[in-house]
Amino acid sequence: MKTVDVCLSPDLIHLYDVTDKVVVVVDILRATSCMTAGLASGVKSITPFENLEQCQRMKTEGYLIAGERNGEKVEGFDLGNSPFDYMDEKVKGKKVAVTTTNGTVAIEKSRRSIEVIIGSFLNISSVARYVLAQKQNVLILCAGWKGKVNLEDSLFAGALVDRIIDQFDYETDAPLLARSGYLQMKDDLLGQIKNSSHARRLNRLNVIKDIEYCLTEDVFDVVPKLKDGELV
Ligand code: 3SL
Repeated sequence: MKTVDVCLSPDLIHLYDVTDKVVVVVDILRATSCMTAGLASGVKSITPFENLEQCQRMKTEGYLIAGERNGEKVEGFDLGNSPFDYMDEKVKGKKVAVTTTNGTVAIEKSRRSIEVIIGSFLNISSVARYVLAQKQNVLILCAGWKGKVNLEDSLFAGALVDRIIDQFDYETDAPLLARSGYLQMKDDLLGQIKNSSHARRLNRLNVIKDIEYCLTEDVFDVVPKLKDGELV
């Protein structure tokens, strides 16, 4: 039987052998929610960068550049890190290069896996169906916040584990922990996540609309995948 595991922070990824796993990268607020919404709404591709200057240089190659640092749009960039930016008409059919504080870092650290896919509440059932069909070991990698654990990514991990656990074995207790948190909080996800450290951090940016949207389940039937360095 294949296994499912949860890595609660990119700083813990060295403890896992990703080479025999499909990695589901998750940054609910807001990077992977943006990627899901954008690719489902007609963005041609999204190329993730850890480094801001490398991302910025893609402008000269005709990309729209997107990014945030500490939640705020990077000055001079075309898009910030709101899912609504990614669903705008002006982004349809375009290639986007993106850098974010945590989400693109988590993608970078997963590159040696069998496949990197993007998970969010917006596409959770599609992701569950996809990983069930792959018949590979699965690692859910939470982007967290600057190496630390966060609530929203951990709850997503629990929600995904809850949907697939019947078909997988587990070797650590992280999937059980995440699932138990999700089952306790699932009836009031928004209420719980409004109190999370990152939601409080984002409050000063007045993006409650983004938070509500990012917690909506199954808006899109897409599974973004990293192919040759770009998400499609
Ligand atoms: O860290 C990230 O990758 C971002 O998603 C953070 S924020 O929601 O834009 O603040």
